[in-house]
Amino acid sequence: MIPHADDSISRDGKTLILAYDHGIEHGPVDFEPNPETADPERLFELASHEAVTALAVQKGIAEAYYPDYEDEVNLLLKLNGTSNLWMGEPNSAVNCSAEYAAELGADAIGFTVYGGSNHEVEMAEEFREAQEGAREHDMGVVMWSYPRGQGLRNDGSPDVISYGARLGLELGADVVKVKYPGSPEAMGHAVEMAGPAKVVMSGGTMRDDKEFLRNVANAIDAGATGLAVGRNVFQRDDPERILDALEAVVFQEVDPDEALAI
Ligand code: FBP
Repeated sequence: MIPHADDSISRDGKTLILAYDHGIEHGPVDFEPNPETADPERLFELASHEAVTALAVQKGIAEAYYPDYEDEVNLLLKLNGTSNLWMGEPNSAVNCSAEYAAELGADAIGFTVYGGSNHEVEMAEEFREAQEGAREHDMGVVMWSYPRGQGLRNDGSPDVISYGARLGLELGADVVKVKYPGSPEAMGHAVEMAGPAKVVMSGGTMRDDKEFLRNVANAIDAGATGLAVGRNVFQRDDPERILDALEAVVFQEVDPDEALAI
């Protein structure tokens, strides 16, 4: 078996990816709850928090800011992305090569695959090129595995999420990022289907502190290695406070209620 290449974006076997590709995926509206987060510099500061094991950004942000943070932040470079202005069947433009990611100093690459989309075939082929390029440069491979498209009636169902986790294993991801399927049992099944690939939970839209941390703790109890989170950190008034709590829940397995009291 090829050894996992994701150690550089994990700590003690756990992963907390701070996702910051929202500027392309959703647009400036995601920065409105906390306007200072429109400035990528603020996210690089947050990614310097001890809880964060990697920051996921697109090429343009890496080029402009990463040189100043390469000692403090592990770079997870997203190689594809699509804006919300696109209205077609789910697809994602490849905007960076694995070779260029390595040149920019990336520790890992990130790639979205929309299984079930009418574009699944070309996305899987594009993923192949990215995955093999990452292997050549010893970079980890994180798949945003989000089955969706007109053929899928419920893209949040446990079966679909387990299928997404399995796609990550089959296509050669080290880490598969899936939406939380709603229960620890369903998450456990997704983890089982991913085999040796590690599963991280996607953060999703803003939830209250307790509910969010409880989902994270449940996912970890079910075998997930951590999470990849954007809005549930940077849209809060005090992102450092939730990162402190995540440090306790993810790395020290502290109960969520206690973590909030720390
Ligand atoms: P959140 O934690 O904010 O949900 O971010 C995770 C993420 O995968 C981002 O990397 C990405 O921008 C976004 O969700 C895409 O979400 P969707 O495609 O469901 O709108």
